[in-house]
Amino acid sequence: MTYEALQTAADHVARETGRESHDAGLVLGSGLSSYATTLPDAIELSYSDIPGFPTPRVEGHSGSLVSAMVGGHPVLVLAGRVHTYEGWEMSDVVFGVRTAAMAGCRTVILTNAAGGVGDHLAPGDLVAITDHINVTGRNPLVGANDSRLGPRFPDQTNVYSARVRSLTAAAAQETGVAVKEGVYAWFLGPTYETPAEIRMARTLGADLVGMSTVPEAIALSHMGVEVGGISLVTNLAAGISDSPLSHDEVTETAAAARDRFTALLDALLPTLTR
Ligand code: 8IG
Repeated sequence: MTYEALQTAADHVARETGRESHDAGLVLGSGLSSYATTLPDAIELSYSDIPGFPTPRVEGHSGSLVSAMVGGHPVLVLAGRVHTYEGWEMSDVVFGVRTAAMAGCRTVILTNAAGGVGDHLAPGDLVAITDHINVTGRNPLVGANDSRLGPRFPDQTNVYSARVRSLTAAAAQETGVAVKEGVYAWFLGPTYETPAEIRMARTLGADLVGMSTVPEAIALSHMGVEVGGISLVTNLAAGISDSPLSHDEVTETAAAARDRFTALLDALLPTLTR
């Protein structure tokens, strides 16, 4: 069922954009969704018009898929995502990225806003994800495996592509936008963590904590897609600083960092398909 639903969605995207295949994908996290329509030759489809696509319930933005031409190649941008903490099924959480893979994307960059745990991180930092820790006990691959998508027991040794990381470092060099590296721990949310949970995450080796990205990275790596992850640190995680966490702090930091983030993406995207 899922496979046919994904094929239907990918066929819809090809037909409505007039672009038979897309080479790379980009998922935009909180506060970044307006980036999509700044890209050349952007064609925007509302999630609500794409068969099978879940429609975000929060953020006052119902989500859109944008097809653009970057460096002469068609690129798919998912502006807006649905989260597990909203109550969505895992199959819905990963439906968009699986559609991107079905539409031809061989490389997908996942972006997010996250809390900073590592001593080397401060609000405003951009961080290339090197690996993840799944502390939710959830996994989008639970259930019968469809071998047309990928293997039953996928290797997770290199979920975050070294090639994409070096292209990200090159884009950082070129633009003068600093990019650090770190390990991302997926917490279910919607609460932020307690200070004790953040001490746990730090002990486990996490540099970043967040509520997204990992299910998408798992589903994409299952399908053999090369994954890149970039986090924007919008707050220090609980107990790292004395101040309580607020969603306002998150949105203010995201807004202040937007120009650096988009400069980095503008430099990185054309290199993905070269
Ligand atoms: I933005 O501190 C953002 N997202 N789990 N913890 C978790 N998710 C986040 C945080 C945070 N900040």
